[in-house]
Amino acid sequence: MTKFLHIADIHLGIRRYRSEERAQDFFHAWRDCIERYALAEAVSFVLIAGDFFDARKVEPQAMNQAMFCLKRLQEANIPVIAIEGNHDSHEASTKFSWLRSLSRWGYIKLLEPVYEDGVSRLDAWDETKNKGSFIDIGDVRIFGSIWYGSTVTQSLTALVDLLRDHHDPQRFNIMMLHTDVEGHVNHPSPPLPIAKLNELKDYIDYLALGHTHKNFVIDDWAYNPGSLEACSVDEYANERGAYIVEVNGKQHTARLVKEYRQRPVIRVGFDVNGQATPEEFHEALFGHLRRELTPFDAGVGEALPPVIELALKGQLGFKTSLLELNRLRDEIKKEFKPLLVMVRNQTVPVEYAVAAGLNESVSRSERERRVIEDLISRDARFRDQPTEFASLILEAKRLALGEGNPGQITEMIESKLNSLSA
Ligand SMILES: [Mn+2]
Repeated sequence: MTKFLHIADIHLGIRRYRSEERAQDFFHAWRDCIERYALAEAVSFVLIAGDFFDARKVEPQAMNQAMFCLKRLQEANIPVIAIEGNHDSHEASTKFSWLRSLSRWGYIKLLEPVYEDGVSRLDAWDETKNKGSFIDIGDVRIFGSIWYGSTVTQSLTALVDLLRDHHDPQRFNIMMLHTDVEGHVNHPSPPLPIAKLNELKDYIDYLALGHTHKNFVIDDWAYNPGSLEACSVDEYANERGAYIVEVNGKQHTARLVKEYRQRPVIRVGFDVNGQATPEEFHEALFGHLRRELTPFDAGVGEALPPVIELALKGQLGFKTSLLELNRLRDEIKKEFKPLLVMVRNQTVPVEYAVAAGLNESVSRSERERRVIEDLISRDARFRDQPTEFASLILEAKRLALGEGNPGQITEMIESKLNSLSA
């Protein structure tokens, strides 16, 4: 039997909210996860499915944090198998990267296809050069890939062809891949379609995914643990963790574990509807917070001060600037003693009443279009054609944000205005 740990998106070196302690959280998550689930469990190897580091230019502190565990894993004879993610991929213009260096020095085994003279190939791991595209550990064969970005669908076709010749039917075959997958998307780049992903099923017994910072599983076959910690405020609500996987012949069981050190997050929502003045709002909000939250007490137990995430919702009865978000953050921090206070202002300003009526499933672009239409329909000059004028405005915006030069934009507006008045 082989047991291994599968993690992804550790993002060592990430900086957020000017908080040194929050930066340290990513190290503590990595360290505690390795101690509990790799060293204590005596796994055969650790997989890191991309984004070990938050940036390809690794800061000294982040390298120290990486080495702290890599050394201990090396002493325990637990190999670390890694692939590049979009955050720590090598630059196209150079053959050097910190992940490649760590691999050459023997601290990790970076697996990547070899690209030479316009052709991709898979090389077996070379123990003297410390490089290769796949490696055998016991009865398991592990394949690596690189960050393909928007070309992931085409690249996978070539990869499947190579796997046909290189997978080992006698072994349990693992493929590591850093990508979003259709239906589980976090990023703007196009995700990998499920049908394409499934082409790997002929040759791969366990697909070790990374990139999407939330946990998901497809068909008890493709596993994405999620990032170890929350990299942004949008990710606090996501489930995330690490997989401990046991392999028996061609069978496996995977268990999501998440009892390592993670910063606790308390999410509070508050509806601003009905508060006509900043004073009323302030009083109602703090009444609500005092019912929902207990001030953090450093003297009790081993708990960590949490991050408080406050989401303000509803339609605002006064000007947005009067919310005084900075002052609000300070007051909450003073009273409830968290590590950080994040305020998400999701209120709708008085002028944009229409957006308040749209539920959360309405996309951002659709929301934008409806707000613009609503504003246009209040203007006597344009109110007969709100849809047409909204498209014109959005088209002008699209050009302005993209390649369009002022001349082109003016021309487009003139020609549309002509056709609208015709
Ligand atoms: Mn990532």
